[in-house]
Amino acid sequence: MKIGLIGTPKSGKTTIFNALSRAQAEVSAYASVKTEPNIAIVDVRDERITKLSQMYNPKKTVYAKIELADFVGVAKDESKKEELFAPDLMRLVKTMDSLAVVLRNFASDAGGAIDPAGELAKIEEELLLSDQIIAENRIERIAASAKGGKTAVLAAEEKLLQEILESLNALKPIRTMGFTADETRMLRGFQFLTQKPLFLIVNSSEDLFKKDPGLVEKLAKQYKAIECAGSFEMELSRLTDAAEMQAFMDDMGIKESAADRLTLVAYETLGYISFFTVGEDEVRAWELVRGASAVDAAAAIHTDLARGFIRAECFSYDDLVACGSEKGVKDAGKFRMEGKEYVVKDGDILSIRFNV
Ligand SMILES: Nc1nc2c(ncn2[C@@H]2O[C@H](COP(=O)(O)OP(=O)(O)OP(=O)(O)O)[C@@H](O)[C@H]2O)c(=O)[nH]1
Ligand SMILES: [Mg+2]
Repeated sequence: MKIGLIGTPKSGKTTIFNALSRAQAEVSAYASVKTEPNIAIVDVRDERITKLSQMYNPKKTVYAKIELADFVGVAKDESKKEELFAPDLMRLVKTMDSLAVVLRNFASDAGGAIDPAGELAKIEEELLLSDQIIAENRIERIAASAKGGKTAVLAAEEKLLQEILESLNALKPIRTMGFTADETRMLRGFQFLTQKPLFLIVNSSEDLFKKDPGLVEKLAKQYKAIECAGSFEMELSRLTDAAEMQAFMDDMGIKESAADRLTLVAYETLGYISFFTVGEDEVRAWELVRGASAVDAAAAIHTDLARGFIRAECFSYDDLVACGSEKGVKDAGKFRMEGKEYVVKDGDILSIRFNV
């Protein structure tokens, strides 16, 4: 899963990025010269995988991964409205599965009032505008290319884009519209920004952290939101001593690191669940869209497994922990055989039987 950190300039995106990835990208109070994003691959530290790894003692333990991209701030340039991000940056933002908007809730050296809600409104406007331009351009191109009459496919696309444009003009993000399977397919190539799931990271200074619960609550009416103290979390992520880390966290009254909380929100926002595969060779977490079937899970592992799918042998992580062993699960009658249509649940441990 790819998450893009976006926000107004100097909202602390790189600070959050460093906190999440333990990277050491440069943060600065001054205008960046750098334009390419920072990229990091971060393990989803699911404690269930840690526990499974202790039980099975495999050669390899593989956590699910999140790819984080830290983009430079969206600076509104009135003179050339169509350039929210530089074009090459834009291409990358569009490939993200989800956008995390970092909102500044600390006094900035660069000045400017603290106004997270205002920043969010600004970013939403930018995203809407970007999609409007894409839709308008495509509609124009369809009109130009179809002077002699439109094919049914082009006509359908044009109609859909007109509806989208209407929604955008009414300041409604595309993700709030409902689409048929055909329409979804038609839209895939556009990679509209307001169609992407979005969540908020309120980046607070240490003294403002958790001081205004109403703020996050208000923002979270629209989107899922977490509050974190970016600079503090960045320092925390650099500690290597577990006891020291715990003392730091106790001090701030946080139970989980920003990375843990962000992962959770990202999974919820995207509607993802995890299933696991276990064995002597490997214990591994896989991500899956909520509602997906056993054969989808098989496909996530390998196309051969989906093609030759016979059945899924299945038990839940919770049952395994409760029963103490796979044998215990079987004795308790909690070991199941599931077919292609079975809807996989979060925490399922699967073994796919297949034949190709
Ligand atoms: N007090 C406080 N300062 C912060 C926090 N997060 C970032 N800063 C400061 O804000 C400034 C900008 O931080 P960056 O992380 O570089 O912000 P950015 O959003 O990546 O900036 P651009 O990429 O240039 O848009 C730096 O001086 C940081 O030290 C925070 O949580 N608290
Ligand atoms: Mg930055």
